[in-house]
Amino acid sequence: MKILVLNGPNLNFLGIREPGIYGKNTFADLLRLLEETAKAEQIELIQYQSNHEGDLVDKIQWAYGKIDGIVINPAAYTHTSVAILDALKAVSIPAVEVHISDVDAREPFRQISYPGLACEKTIKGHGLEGYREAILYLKEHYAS
Ligand code: CA2
Repeated sequence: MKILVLNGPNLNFLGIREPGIYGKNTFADLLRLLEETAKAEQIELIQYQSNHEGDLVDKIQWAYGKIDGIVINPAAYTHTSVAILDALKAVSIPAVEVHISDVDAREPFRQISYPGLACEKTIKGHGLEGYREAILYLKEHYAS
C-alpha cells in the first residue's frame, strides 16, 4: 500500500514556537514517527510539506493513479482552501485529515474545514500520534 502524507504551511516549524498548542515535538520527530510507522506496517510512505497552496494541489494531482491513501494536515489552508478540497475530490483517493491541536476548542475560524469535506475521517487533538492513527485507519480500510 502507498500512502502520501501532506503537511501544509508552517508545520516545518513544529517545536520551534507555540509548544503550548502544538507540543514540543519537532517536524523531524514527525518525520521519524512516519518512517517508523511505515516500516512497522509495511507501507510505502511518501511525505511532502509545503507552505504553498498550489504546490499541495499539484502533489494531490500527482497522486492520482499512484497512491492508495492520503493523510493531510492542510494547516491554515484547512480553513480557507476550496482548491485543496476540489483537488481531493478530483482524485477521489481515500483521505484522512489530521490536526495536531484540538481545533474545535480554539478560535471559531478554525472550526470550519474545507478539505475535511472530502475526507473519510478527521483526527484532531491527538498530537503527532494522530498521523499514526490516520495511517492505521487507511491500512485497515483500504489495503488491498
Ligand atoms: O492543529 C493543527 O494541526 C493545525 O492544522 C495547525 C495549523 C493551524 O493553522 C490549524 O488551525 C490547526 C498551524 C500550523 C502552524 O504550525 C506552527 C508551528 C510552530 C509555530 C507556529 C505554528
